[in-house]
Amino acid sequence: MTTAAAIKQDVTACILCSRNCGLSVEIENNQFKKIKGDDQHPFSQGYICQKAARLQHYQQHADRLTSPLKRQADGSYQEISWEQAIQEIAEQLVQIRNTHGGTAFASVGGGGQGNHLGAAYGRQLLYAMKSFYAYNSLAQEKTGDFWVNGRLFGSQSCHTTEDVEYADYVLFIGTNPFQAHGIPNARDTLKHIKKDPNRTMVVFDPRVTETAKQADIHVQLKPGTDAYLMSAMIAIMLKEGLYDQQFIQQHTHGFDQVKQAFLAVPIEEYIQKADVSVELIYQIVRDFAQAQRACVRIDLGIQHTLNTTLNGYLEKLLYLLTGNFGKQGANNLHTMFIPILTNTDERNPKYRRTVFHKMFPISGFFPPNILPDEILKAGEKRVRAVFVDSCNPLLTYPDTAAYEQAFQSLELLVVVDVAMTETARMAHYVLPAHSQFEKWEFTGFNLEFPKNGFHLRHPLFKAQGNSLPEAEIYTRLLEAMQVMPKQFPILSKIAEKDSANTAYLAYFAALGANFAKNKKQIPFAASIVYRTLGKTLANDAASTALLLPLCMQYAAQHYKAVKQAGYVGNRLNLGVKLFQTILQQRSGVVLSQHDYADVWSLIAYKDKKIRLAIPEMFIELAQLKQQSLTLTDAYPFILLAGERRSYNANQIYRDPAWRKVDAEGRLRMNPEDALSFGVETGHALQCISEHGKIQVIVELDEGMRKGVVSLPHGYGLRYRGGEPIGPQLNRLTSTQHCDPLSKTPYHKYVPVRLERLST
Ligand SMILES: Nc1nc2c(c(=O)[nH]1)N[C@H]1C(S)=C(S)[C@@H](COP(=O)(O)OP(=O)(O)OC[C@H]3O[C@@H](n4cnc5c(=O)[nH]c(N)nc54)[C@H](O)[C@@H]3O)O[C@H]1N2
Ligand SMILES: Nc1nc2c(c(=O)[nH]1)N[C@H]1C(S)=C(S)[C@@H](COP(=O)(O)OP(=O)(O)OC[C@H]3O[C@@H](n4cnc5c(=O)[nH]c(N)nc54)[C@H](O)[C@@H]3O)O[C@H]1N2
Ligand code: SF4
Ligand SMILES: [Mo]
Repeated sequence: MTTAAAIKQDVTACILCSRNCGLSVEIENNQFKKIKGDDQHPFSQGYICQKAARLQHYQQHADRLTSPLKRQADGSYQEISWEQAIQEIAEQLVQIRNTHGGTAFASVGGGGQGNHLGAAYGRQLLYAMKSFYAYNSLAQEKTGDFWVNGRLFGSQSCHTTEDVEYADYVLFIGTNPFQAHGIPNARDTLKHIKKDPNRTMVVFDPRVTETAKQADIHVQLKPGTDAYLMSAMIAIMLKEGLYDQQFIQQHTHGFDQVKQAFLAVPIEEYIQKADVSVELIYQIVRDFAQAQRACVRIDLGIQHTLNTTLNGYLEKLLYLLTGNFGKQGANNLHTMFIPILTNTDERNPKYRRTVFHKMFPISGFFPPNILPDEILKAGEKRVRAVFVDSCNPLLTYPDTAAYEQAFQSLELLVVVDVAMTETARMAHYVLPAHSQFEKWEFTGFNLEFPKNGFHLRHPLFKAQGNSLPEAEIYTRLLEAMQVMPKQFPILSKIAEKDSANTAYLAYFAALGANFAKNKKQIPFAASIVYRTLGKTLANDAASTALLLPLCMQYAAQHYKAVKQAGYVGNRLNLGVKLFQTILQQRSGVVLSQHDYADVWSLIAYKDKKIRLAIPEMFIELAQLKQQSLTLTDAYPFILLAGERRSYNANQIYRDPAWRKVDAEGRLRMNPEDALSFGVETGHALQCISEHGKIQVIVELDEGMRKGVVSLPHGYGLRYRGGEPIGPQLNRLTSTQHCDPLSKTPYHKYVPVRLERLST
């Protein structure tokens, strides 16, 4: 007789997009049996989309890594022990650092849609290598936006959010939240706006998206013309006096310069460049400006296209000039519990530039577009060793061929991942991490205001194979590189005696004393706290110990708001209370409850005023006049390379069986365009750019503009090392085709031609 395996109920969060919705799960035989929304999650409150239910395909599949691997001379991989892997990698890193200095090392990635805990440990390797090159996916989409925030609000770590749920008038510009989410409980939120006759939703998108179908107004502009359209909208605002004079006077500097720069915008000519109705745009501007509560939500549609950084400036001016900031239903700043963004203003010479491109970091990150050149063309000072973690740049960064060539030339490439990715297949060493459901995890995507939250996820499963959590991998590496000792007997002893009741005062005093004596250890604080205080936490929660100092800092900085969220404590112990609650509340916590007026305290400028005038942006604005949008006969189509669909989720699912539809990741095109090639849905075409060529399967779509085609992001993986499944769309993109300031790629503006397959 067989006995039924015990079924365990637990909670966790989805790891597929930045919303990280709470999940309530049933586990049997160390596998997910059932996955649904967690009603107890303070933010998602039971909401999920169709992608989360398939998470067993992430947890278990044929490409999961189970042992450290070392590449052999013939290109095959041999399993090796952790001791050997750590020792050999540490020796090579030290040798490269000692011979070539800090510019020889770069880290790539460090955290995905669901995992940021490991990044706190991985970042220390940069310090151990005396390097400052943190390349990251965020720097191929959001750094233009962060740069603008730096100028407007005084720090690149000032980040904005949008109160879509409470807005009367919402502009969605270049985003498809129905599929991509990015706003709270997206589909429900969209439905509510649609049903309410007093609320208006406007979508700016060249495609008839699922979101556009729900909208009151769809502005189906030509791709790449947002800067024209938004600057015309701002010019209308200024010309018609549709701005909030009182707000501008009270909270901003630089309005007169803005006025002067935008009054030169030829309104009708610019709207016509976008190929949309002039009257409609006038109406939208008037209604937006006059709405009680209005906000703007943007995403890759303006961040992966021409004029990325300028677009970020323009969309922010739309809400700032109309006073839709610092109130309910508007755009706001928010607090950041996990400090993912830092302020690295390029005007400060302290932030070193790269050797070849002389590129500066934005928010601490360098853009993927320049890395192949920094490896191949930077001479003696080139990047020679790369650590890739939680990232698959071979498929997701621009110009796959350039990355293949650059990575092949490295002296050392190490990949830390849960799966044998395309990038891992090029590495000298591959290090297997616990999956996100086998270890403690969290993200720093708590980007809400006025109520902000945090979800610390507990391990659900026994780890597979001989993998380790990142905290352990990086700490062992630092120890082997001898940048930190293996033992801290005094600290460990004090940590054992200290407790929540003592507010860990003795421990932090001893830690401070240790750092005062050993300054060189300061950059490795995360691993030192992990090895000492971490060991005293129940349930093997050592890797979460670094949250305690973050809680103390957050509670000190936002004391009133943390108390308003219901925590009881005083200046000494409120942070400890927060930490304890975070450890206990498996469904996540509310961290802080601010008042809308607190937004002003989050501005980094001392006088708490916004600097509206950004000279670099005025120059880009003026240059729009000369920008050419004409396509050549050789490449007459615009490819939107990277659409979010119902069955793509970055590179997180590798097993193609997770998809219920769209197995091939089809190229969407207008039926009239298809007619000229004599193709129908299901037929194949070649898609050719200046940089590469891939075969695609066509899907006719009335919602596409003529001359515009679209391919999905997140395909092209070689499951079990087989042929690529779906488009490897970064074979078509280029490292040079990017924003002049932030160097973020123009993925949604790739000139291509289509050809029938030769038979
Ligand atoms: N299903 C699914 N959801 C995801 C992801 C996923 O892989 N799959 N990835 C997550 C990640 S990492 C991110 S960054 C977000 C991205 O989320 P989004 O940016 O919302 O998603 P996209 O589909 O890339 O692009 C949004 C829209 O921009 C439009 N667009 C293209 N060119 C232009 C243009 O020139 N102007 C304007 N105004 N619009 C244009 C496209 O037609 C598209 O509908 O999604 C997240 N959510
Ligand atoms: N052409 C084009 N290119 C694009 C885009 C586009 O729209 N068009 N979108 C871009 C965008 S917005 C983004 S965000 C990027 C996303 O692309 P990437 O930054 O490459 O990230 P993911 O696809 O999320 O890949 C995450 C990796 O992390 C691994 N992983 C999962 N869990 C863990 C873990 O616990 N530990 C470790 N160490 N690894 C783990 C997964 O196996 C996977 O290999 O792609 C970008 N590339
Ligand atoms: S993919 Fe995003 S919206 Fe969908 S369940 Fe996961 S976290 Fe929530
Ligand atoms: Mo992204």
